[in-house]
Amino acid sequence: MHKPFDTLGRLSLCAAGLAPAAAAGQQPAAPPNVIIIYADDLGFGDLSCNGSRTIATPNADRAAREGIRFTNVHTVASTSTPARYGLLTGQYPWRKPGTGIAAGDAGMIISPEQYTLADLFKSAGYVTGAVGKWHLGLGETARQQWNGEIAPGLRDIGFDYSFIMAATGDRVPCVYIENQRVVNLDPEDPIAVSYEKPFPGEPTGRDNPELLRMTPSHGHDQAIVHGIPRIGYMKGGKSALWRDEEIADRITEKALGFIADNRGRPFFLYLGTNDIHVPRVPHERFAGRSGMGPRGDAVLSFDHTVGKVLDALDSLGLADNTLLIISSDNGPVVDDGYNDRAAELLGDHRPWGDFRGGKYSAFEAGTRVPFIVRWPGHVAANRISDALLSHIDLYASLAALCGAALPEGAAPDSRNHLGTLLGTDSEGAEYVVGINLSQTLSVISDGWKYIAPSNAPARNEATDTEMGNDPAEQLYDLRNDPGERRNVAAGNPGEVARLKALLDRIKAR
Ligand code: NG6
Ligand code: CA
Repeated sequence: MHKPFDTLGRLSLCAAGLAPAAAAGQQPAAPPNVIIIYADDLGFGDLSCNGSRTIATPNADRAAREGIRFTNVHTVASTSTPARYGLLTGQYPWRKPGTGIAAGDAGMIISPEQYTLADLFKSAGYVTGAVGKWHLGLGETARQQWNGEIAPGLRDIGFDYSFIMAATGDRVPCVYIENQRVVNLDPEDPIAVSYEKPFPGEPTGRDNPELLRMTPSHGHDQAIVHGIPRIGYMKGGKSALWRDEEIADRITEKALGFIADNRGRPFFLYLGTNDIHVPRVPHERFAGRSGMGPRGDAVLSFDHTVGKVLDALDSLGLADNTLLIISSDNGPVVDDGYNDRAAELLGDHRPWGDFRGGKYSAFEAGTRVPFIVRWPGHVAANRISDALLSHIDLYASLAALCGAALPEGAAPDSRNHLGTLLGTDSEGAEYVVGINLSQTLSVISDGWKYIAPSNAPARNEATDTEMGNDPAEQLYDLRNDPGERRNVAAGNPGEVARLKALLDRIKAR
């Protein structure tokens, strides 16, 4: 274990849950801006600062050098929608039906009555923005219209500004939505979307393979947009369609615009990159740069976005006043449904690091993700922390950071671990709960991991992922076996009983 390390006394007090200024009898220091860069499907082993020698991510590495690099932080789920739901609401997604991977036309999954992380920042006087991948539904119900104002939307759950992709790069509609309106939409060419049936006369990946520049390896055979077959059917909106090669630049540009526009007041920015989700179509200037094909090139594109944010903070004089968190919504996958040669060109690269499983899985690589915290002058530089932490706890921790009180019932599953986040406390969380694609729950506590029994398939053949599902109880000794090679449930009935009871207690809350 790492020893606790020194930082400014002010933060230690803050981490202890005391109002720092009141305790020190001084003027309150303004809480910092907060930026969360949330990558899509970026694996622990996809960053060179996490030990990978097969890829260079100099900007993420720089952030780590100037802050803390965590090795034991978990996202809430091993897929996007539930992970993001947990992060933004502080409630476990498995408490709420309908939080599985959302269709591109899903209704808004977070209800306007919920008090989100963005609401919390607003209550503390921040201006709030969401830029990039959303994937938490929009509008009243599924099948909403896309041609006027899309409501309810992000404004109704606390975001003053939004520029988003509704779902994922591989789901229609393939358009940007800014402040709840599709960008560049020609009213003469309205958008129609269906996740049920094709539009007569519109080509599909299934029927028109001759129109494709990228072919599916599984799924992804419905609407064709720019020669790429997607999930869901779409017609119209030609002038509004994104160009896949430009998505990272558009998202980055909007994020930098938000930062610059709000440099004079506290802001919270949730920046969800499209990299490195499928279809991986990074800008031409990254093509071929990683030697690993589009997946590796997309990692470089992600890293470039990180660099742009760091540079912007420097040039605007905001670096010392901004807490930057870099992480990923879930672990890595190599073949996620397109023939982009990702498996063939992987070489020695291990997106999972030393962990087992990957995206969709209950094993560690599903949820143990990159996590970097940088706040120059306030968070110690060049540190490694192996403290246990979950994204579910960011909500309460950030509430403590900005001194905001939570209304009754808000963020029910989130716990304040600000000290861990800022590096003053190496203890970490008492437990972390995860959920995989098959709804299998797991809990980690005190170095042990219990995975609840499941009759779901043990492997996802299409993505070549070990899912962590087993009809038998699983117990892993993560301190001695981080790769989860030996199920030691049979020899440790006491630990199994303890973790099972812990999980039951958390479920019953
Ligand atoms: C799966 C998609 C996959 C990806 C995933 C969501 C198929 C065959 N696979 O259903 O490509 O889109 O959903 O990924 O359609 S996530 O990171 O947004 O959770
Ligand atoms: Ca994802």
